[in-house]
Amino acid sequence: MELHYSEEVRRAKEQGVPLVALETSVVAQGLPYPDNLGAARACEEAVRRAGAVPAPIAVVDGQVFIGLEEPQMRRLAEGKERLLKLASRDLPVAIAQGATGGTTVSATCELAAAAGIRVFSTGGIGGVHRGVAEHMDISQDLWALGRFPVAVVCAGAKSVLDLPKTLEALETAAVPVIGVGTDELPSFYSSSSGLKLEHRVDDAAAGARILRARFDTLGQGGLLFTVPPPEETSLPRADVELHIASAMAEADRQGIRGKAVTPFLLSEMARRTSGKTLRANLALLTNNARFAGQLAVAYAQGSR
Ligand code: PSU
Ligand code: MN
Repeated sequence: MELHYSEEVRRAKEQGVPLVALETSVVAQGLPYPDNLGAARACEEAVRRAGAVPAPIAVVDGQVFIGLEEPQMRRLAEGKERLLKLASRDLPVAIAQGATGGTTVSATCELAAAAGIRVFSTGGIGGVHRGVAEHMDISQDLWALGRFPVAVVCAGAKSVLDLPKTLEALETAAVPVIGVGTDELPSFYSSSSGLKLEHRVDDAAAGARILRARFDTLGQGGLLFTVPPPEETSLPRADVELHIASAMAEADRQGIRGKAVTPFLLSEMARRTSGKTLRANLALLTNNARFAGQLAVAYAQGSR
């Protein structure tokens, strides 16, 4: 695969500095401008402070970029042109047609793996949507996690999903789910979900040992680290539930379906909580990027 690198990523590869992939659908579709640009910069900074180098991934004019220069990130954030939401299955069409778009968790896992990057930070993964028996909406993020050897750091699955079914689907995809300093699956805006996790680590070094076993010893696919969102901005689960129910009803009324559902619900939730979910989203993104940076550094140290 022909990959294009930013200057910073190219240098990091030369010098053997560990990389952390970042998704860009959160920039192009998930967050409003200019918060999206601020969030992207804050995540990149958090990765650097941990001693790794950030590699935001996107398709720009039909070319795959591992690491984006400032004007490219700005294009994705400003949204003055048509920007696609690129999951794995959209990549061939986007490349063939010279399109530009942000990559979701599935596409970012795929492209990170192609670039040899083993750690990737995001906000929340996609999963099994509520009402799945009616519409069969299950994110290809789950498929990608099972397939590509990348450790995905997140704050759990998006709270708008059916979390128990998402956990079951992760089991079916043979994806380990590991709580970071917690025994419970976080639910994105809240640190609790009521769902117990089987596995836990308390620091990046312990996480890195699992990466070595999964990638280097066993040669298996991806895995998920779930980090509770920062206390200061997290929201009570019951409040979030109320807003989700009404946001979902609104999506239904407006006939929103498929890949438009997630961006719609995220912006509805922000509107209904006068920005509280937005603040929580920004804080957890940076928090995840920090842990991902530490994980990449710990993994690189052990592999040397
Ligand atoms: N969670 C967020 N913001 C986002 C997403 C998830 O808080 O923007 C994006 C991620 O890129 C994820 C995608 O991979 O939504 C899942 O979309 P879908 O449900 O259509 O598979
Ligand atoms: Mn979907």
